[in-house]
Amino acid sequence: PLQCDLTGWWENELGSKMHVSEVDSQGNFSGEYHTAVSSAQKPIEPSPLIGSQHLDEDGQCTFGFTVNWKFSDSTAVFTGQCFAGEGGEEVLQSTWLLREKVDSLPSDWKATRTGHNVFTRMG
Ligand code: B9F
Repeated sequence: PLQCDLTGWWENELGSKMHVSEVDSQGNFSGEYHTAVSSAQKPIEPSPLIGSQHLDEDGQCTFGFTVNWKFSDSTAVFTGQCFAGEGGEEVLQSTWLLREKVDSLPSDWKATRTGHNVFTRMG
């Protein structure tokens, strides 16, 4: 569609799934992130996300959201943009930063990972 409403279920190339429950009139949203991968000691749990998107009507909105991992002391932020794929399907291109908790200032240098995820709508 020539719009980008992030509401609904999305899956990335790792198999992680996220559900955006509702986007309000300001573009603010919340939802849940189900990561398919983790190297935490504890079992994976669905974790809350909160974010915002632009409400441009050209289908190419930018967005950002934060995930507060419930099973670890770490935090991830994602930022990205919606596009229409070859077949007109919605594609979210995103870049993430994952902040791991470290025990001291001298360890700060190694606390952040980054990467790229591509999401498509499920169902
Ligand atoms: O595995 C991560 C973690 C943080 C501190 C101990 C374990 C938590 C899950 C992150 C999931 C990431 C990927 N999933 C996805 O869909 S968020 C970005 C990727 N996209 C050890 C220290 C830091 C990481 C591993 Fe840990």
